[in-house]
Amino acid sequence: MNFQHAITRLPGSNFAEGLTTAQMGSPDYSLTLHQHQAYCQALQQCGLQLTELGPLEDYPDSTFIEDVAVLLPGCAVITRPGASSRQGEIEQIRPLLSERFPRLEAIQAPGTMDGGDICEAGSHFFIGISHRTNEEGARQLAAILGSLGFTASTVDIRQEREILHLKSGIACLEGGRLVLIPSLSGRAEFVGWPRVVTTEEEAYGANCVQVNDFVLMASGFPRLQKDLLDLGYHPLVLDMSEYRKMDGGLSCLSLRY
Ligand code: CIR
Repeated sequence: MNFQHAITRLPGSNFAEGLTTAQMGSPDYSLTLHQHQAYCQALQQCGLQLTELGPLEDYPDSTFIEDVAVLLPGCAVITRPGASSRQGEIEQIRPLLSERFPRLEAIQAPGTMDGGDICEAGSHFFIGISHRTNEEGARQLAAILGSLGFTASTVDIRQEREILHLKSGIACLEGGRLVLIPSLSGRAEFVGWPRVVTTEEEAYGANCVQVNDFVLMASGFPRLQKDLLDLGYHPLVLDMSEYRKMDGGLSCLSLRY
């Protein structure tokens, strides 16, 4: 959880043309940019050095940059996004990651993977099998993780109607405590893990992210915010309304390492 850098990508003017199931209306572009700026400032407040990439008009979902790579100590894994409209995004990040990481790996066909399905929990990784990440992608990532001394297990979320990616419904905070939505909290995969469970109404809040001493979380979830404060975490609250309309959240707007 100790990060020094983050990579973000500005949303393009056609951000509203990206994929979504949310039915919450169309995002307002100037508010989208404003929220992105606040997000970047929050990362800097957490002590991160930021690389802010320019918008990619060919890829309206490309601001959700977390989906194109999984960053590990000394190794970047380029994913193979499960949505065909997003697959070209990986070529736009490869040069930068090959400069920054001594080892570069890539998920190969027929494997698919979105970074939003990968949840780091200390030396263990939960890999969501979703409508974006398949078993073969998970198998390839688990092999790379194993070579670095990490363990991995899969969590099939294809029947979880409320979430697009695993990390839409789970976060791992400092100390190995999981934040879980109610439907995931009952799953055998998480038995034995300390946890905070959101209410149904606050499920979107589960997509929070620990960045050094702070937990970035979306605004509008007072109960979760209080639970985190009571447990000694330091929530940094950000308005994510426009990203939520596009099925996105806090974790997906940056790659952290
Ligand atoms: C998509 O459907 O791919 C984007 N509209 C949202 C991606 C959000 N990414 C994430 O949660 N990791």
